[in-house]
Amino acid sequence: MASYDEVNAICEFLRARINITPLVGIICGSGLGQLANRILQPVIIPYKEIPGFLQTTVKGHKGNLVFGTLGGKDVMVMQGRFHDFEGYSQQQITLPVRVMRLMGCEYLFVTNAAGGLHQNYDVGDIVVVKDHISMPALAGISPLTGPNDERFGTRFPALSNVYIKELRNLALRKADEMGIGQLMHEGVYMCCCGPTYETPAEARALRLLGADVLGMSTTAETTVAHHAGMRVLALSLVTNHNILDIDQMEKSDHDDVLEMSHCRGDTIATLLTHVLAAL
Ligand code: 6GU
Repeated sequence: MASYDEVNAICEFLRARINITPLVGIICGSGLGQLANRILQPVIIPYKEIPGFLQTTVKGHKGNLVFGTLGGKDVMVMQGRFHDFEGYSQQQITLPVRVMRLMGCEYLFVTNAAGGLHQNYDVGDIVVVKDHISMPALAGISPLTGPNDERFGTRFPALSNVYIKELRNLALRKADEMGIGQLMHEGVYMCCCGPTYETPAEARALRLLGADVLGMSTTAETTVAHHAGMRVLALSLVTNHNILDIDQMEKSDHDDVLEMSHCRGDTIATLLTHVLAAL
């Protein structure tokens, strides 16, 4: 895990390039980076120019930090996130969240592409995450493993109220006002690290455990944000159905995931812009 001083050094580098104090940090999921194109007076900083930052390796993830204004609020957007399956540790993939916090962000908004397990979810639906199950954390692989620096947060954080109810309600209300209420759900997101999609037997087992959607990201970032006192909103786009039946010929495929996320990317960007405007 990067030390407080190392995170601060990245912030110093960024502060020299921008003249805003971002209120909201936003992490865009697979194919959902369009939101960054709507930012006013954008300052785009490629990850590769930031000393001590990581690089994305996944198709559909660009690799820029974008600072500017969206919905009248100062924001800092990650166009492309980091995942365990790229070979990064949980500590590494959450470094940007700590950078966001020390840059001044009080909120973290996260989007992701996910497989739908709940029988009522259709491809293209949007799930407001109300709670999560982190398979890596339950297996002892937490982003908060290791020495705890109290300047970030407490040693034993409670995770009972990570996905703030007022933000969830605000997102649902704004979706209604946009006329997309029929696409919306509230559900439980489960992180399985990938890169494999789940076997049918795994998908059935995970459904029994209480997962509504499955993805390969998000829980590490939201855990670190909550630890640091940030208010979190997470949205999952259902890009495909999890395959529950071994005799089904269909299979999960990253290109299908990207196609659906491009389709809904603008809708999600509009929804988050309305939420930002109402903060
Ligand atoms: Cl089916 N599983 C996981 N773990 N992540 C996904 C997915 C499925 N579809 C999109 N992302």
